[in-house]
Amino acid sequence: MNISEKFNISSKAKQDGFLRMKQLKEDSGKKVVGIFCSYTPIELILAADAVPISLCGTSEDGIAFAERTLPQTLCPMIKSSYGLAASDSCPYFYFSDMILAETTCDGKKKMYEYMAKLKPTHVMQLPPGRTGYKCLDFWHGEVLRAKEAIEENLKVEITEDKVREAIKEHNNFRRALLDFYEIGKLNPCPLPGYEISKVFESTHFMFNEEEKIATLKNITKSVYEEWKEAKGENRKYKPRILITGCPTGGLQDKIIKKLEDLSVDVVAFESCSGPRCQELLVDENKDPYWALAEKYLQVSCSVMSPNPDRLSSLKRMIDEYQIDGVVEVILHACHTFAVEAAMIRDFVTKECDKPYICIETDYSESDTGQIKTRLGAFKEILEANL
Ligand code: BJ8
Repeated sequence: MNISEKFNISSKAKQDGFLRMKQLKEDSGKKVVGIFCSYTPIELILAADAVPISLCGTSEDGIAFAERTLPQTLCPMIKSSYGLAASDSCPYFYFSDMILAETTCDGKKKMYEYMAKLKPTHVMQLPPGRTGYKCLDFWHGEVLRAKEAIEENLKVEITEDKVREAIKEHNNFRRALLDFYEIGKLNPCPLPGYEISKVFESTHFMFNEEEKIATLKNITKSVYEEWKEAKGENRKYKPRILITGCPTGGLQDKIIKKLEDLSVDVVAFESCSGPRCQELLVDENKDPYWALAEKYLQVSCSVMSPNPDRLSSLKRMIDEYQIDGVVEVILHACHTFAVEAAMIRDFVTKECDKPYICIETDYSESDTGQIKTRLGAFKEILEANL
């Protein structure tokens, strides 16, 4: 029995959560805040006793509808997110009382202007870099403005004590998630990367922090126990892959599964689907709004310029997870990740001396065969390098 079956982690966690969210709203009157990005300070939503829900589109659904308004040549995640909302096909958008958005890439921030016509939408203005004049001061102001917007839209009061409490609670979630990701460091890795990504995804659709933490802890414990019992002999060694680039939420079957079908292990994610955004905890001893501002400004996404932390994070992960090769995944029309790709390729191949491949794709099936062929050729390179 695999981990998903054992812990009832459905491969359709998103669909399965619809009913639970409906009940949550009807039974307890919980408020729901739709979010899209790792820069969003979730603790403010938890401090308002509301539920954060990811509204990122991760399939082709909604894209055709979105293209009535948005350009075809836009990132599929942006089109899918907007199309599902605008066509009234996303129950989570329907249940959301407000949207807490952010100005990350150009496509997303302009899309929010349309989204704001559908639902109360507050957009946090993210500085384009971390090191410019008063960036942190500015972002701290945006954290305070977001707090006020949540209070106004949800008709609640967010006290400093509640924010402190939410910071502690969410730090505990981060710790549990980081411990779970450590499984990827075991060699051979006892858990396929497909399962790792499904477990991570399922936490987006658990609406209670304690439930998320308990589930992650139980899974981690169970994997280690089995691993110890089998003395690592329950899995044989396969080339170990790190995925970097855009979030892979909509590409699990198209890329992660395809890699694993080729008998390689996806063991690490240097992206918003991995530990990158969790590694730095929010300081529990500082002014909570400054602590949130400091933490979230450190997310090393390509929308930041410059973005050197992504390179140091890659190097550390390649070493710690004993990586044999890096697969970069870029969603069509994601300019920031596409521009960084040459830098990442040179860093991985020259500084880290590892094979690298870049796959640019979308959520459609049209390039599945081509991707399979390219990944097959990449595996041969990996084996030749072992
Ligand atoms: S912190 S990765 S969640 S911005 S893939 S919509 S950047 S064009 S998803 Fe992201 Fe926040 Fe960064 Fe993470 Fe734009 Fe690129 Fe599309 Fe993207």
